[in-house]
Amino acid sequence: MKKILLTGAGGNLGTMLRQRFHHLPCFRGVNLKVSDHNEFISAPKDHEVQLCDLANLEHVKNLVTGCESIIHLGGISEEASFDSILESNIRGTYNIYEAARQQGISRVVFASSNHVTGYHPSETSLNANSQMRPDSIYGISKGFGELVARYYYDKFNIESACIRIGSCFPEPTNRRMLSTWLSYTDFTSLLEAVISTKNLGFAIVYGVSANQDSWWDNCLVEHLNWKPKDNAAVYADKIISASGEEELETFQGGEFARQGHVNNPK
Ligand code: NAI
Ligand code: 15L
Repeated sequence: MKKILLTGAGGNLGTMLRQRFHHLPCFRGVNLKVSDHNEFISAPKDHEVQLCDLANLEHVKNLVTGCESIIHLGGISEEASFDSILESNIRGTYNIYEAARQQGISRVVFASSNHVTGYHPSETSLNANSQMRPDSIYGISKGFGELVARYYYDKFNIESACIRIGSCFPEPTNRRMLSTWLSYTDFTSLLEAVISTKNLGFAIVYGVSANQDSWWDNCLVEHLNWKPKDNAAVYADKIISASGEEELETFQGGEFARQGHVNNPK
């Protein structure tokens, strides 16, 4: 039976995905192996659990054995010290690809981030070919992950979807998220699309719902046939009544671009 590995399974998106996984048509009959470095609760009993620090290549090789593809969500999901990002995101993502190569795994979905391009001005339209302009050490680590994915595709034919996730939360809660929001339903339909498509190749996809004010265009990955359905504009009135008319962020990365460098905060 087909087996998929989910890293970062104890985190926000991993928890959401574990709950929905077996209800998604594309994953019926597929085994899910779930992993994180921290203990996490309430894995359904039909999920195989294996704790693993992504920074340890030998452990990651053992973790991926027998899996057909990997949904790689594990890592630090915000700005942090270079040393911690080096271990969890940079070494961790390299280890996932190197282990995939050594164990013959042919497809990886990498949770990249909009912060790879966070220093582009707001309202600038971007697509998969737009220049990387990371807004943080965190954003740099996601750019590194995308390059690792590109390398392992060109050299070893390991297919990848690098999903530049916008803001994936139950609902948008501020003005920026009217552009960047990715609903849980659209995120899971995107995962189904990139796991089930016959020819994935190497794809960079902006993980964003069908928001009226989106800055991101997935015109270069139309072959994936992913059609997001939700629109953050539905929440606009609620956001305005909660926090008033907010000013537009100067840069797409919002707070990540505004904050000082991690070793030299403003
Ligand atoms: P999260 O922080 O809730 O979950 C990440 C998980 O990775 C945590 O459970 C953590 O324990 C685990 N992890 C960290 N370092 C690890 C290591 N060395 N070994 C094993 N596991 C490790 O983040 P969330 O929101 O669930 O996001 C999942 C992924 O999607 C992250 O990679 C994040 O960078 C990315 N992403 C999320 C966005 C969002 O809006 N939620 C936006 C853009 C990217
Ligand atoms: C991310 O990359 C973070 O993981 C998430 O917590 C949010 O900050 C998101 O970007 C965002 O840009 O809203």
